[in-house]
Amino acid sequence: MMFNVEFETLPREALEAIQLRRLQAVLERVYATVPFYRRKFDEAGVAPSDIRDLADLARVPFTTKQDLRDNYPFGMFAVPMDNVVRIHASSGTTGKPTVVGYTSRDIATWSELMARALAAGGATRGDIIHNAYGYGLFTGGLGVHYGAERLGASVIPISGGNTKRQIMIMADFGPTIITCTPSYALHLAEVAVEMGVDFKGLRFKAGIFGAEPWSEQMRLEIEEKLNLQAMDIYGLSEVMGPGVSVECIEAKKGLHVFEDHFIPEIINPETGEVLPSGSTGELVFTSLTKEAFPVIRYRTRDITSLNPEPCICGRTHVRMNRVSGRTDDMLIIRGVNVFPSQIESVLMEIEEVEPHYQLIVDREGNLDMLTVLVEVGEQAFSDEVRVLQGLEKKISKNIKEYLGVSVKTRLVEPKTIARSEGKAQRVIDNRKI
Ligand code: DLL
Repeated sequence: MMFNVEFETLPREALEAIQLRRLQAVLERVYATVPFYRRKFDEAGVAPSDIRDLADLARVPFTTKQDLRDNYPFGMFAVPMDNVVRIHASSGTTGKPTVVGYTSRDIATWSELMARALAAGGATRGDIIHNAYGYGLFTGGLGVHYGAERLGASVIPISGGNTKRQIMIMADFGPTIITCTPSYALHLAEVAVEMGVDFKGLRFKAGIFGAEPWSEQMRLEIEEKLNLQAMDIYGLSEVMGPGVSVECIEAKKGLHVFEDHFIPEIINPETGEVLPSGSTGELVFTSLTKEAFPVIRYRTRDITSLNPEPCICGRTHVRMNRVSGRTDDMLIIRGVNVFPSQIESVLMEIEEVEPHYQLIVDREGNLDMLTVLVEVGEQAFSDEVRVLQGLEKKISKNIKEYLGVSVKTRLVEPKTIARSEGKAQRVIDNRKI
């Protein structure tokens, strides 16, 4: 292997020694170069030199999305613009995007980590990677691209969209690995059927899917429809982009965090308290090696837990369980908390239902009402009204049983819910209009 995989199997003690050294260095660096961090640390009464072991990290203040917004666009950069060679931004559904920068060394680190991520997901230099993550300000396309080249694989920079053409290229070029969002994977599968192309006749062996939450049931659906092994990849622009953590093809159970570059913590989102190992809470990251845009205790708002158990693949890096959602996507329906991905897992258990759904939240009087729109196959949709109503009832009942929330279910015709080429929009919240 051409890259530093040995960092992935370090004994914990050696890994922590590297982390501590890198942590101390990055704290010194941001204190010296980013006025925001200097002010925050001073206010909290901590100096970089106070951090003598990894547990001391808990004394350092958090950084939030709002802090990044307040310093829009380049105020958090820790190097002069002369040294910044790339700029990306998060999609920013509301208001301004979050802007991030990279030095050429950052790009090299990111490429290396993405090469490691693709390798963990089963890619080798002999593979052809069909990269259908969007290219542009979004980090997915270029992140995978540079990683694929670093690995020495052949990358098809197809980006998202123009779906029919993608299917033709898949059939003609014979790619063996696909990278895109899980929702776009399903859309590709659907269009392939329409075009008479059978994924079983294609050469794919693995897909590395991420950028949005997806349930275990969705994994099975994708594996079946695309005839490949599906791995989860996680990341966020603020911390780097894709390749912060990834599932290994050996276990497919939780995503190894590249701990030689990032320290993950789980906190109680309400109190900010660091939670004991194994607890579920908000994921927080500190970047250890980034130059242009280091983040210190960045609150991701993503909900998960960490699993320190050894993995059969031999990597010693901690695994994060799959992200169930973000704190800001959590729906509170009559006092019950629910994530779209939890509804998804109930829906996917029902045979007649297709993996396309949308959640509509309305307020009726003082009560929040959740309506689940879900597609059924052509076959089921041609059934009598009575049969369809029975199915609607069954779905609402299952959701109530598993998640404790009362919802209305509405079955809709095949292919009526908007398909996504990137991140799917699962929730339409009419309360915010
Ligand atoms: O989505 C980076 C990425 C690109 C990851 C390609 C994986 C593959 P952002 O656009 O900044 O960056 O969005 C980051 O997306 O905080 C999560 O809420 C969500 N997210 C990303 N990956 C996953 C995943 C990219 N595997 C935000 N599971 C994050 C669940 C995910 N949520």
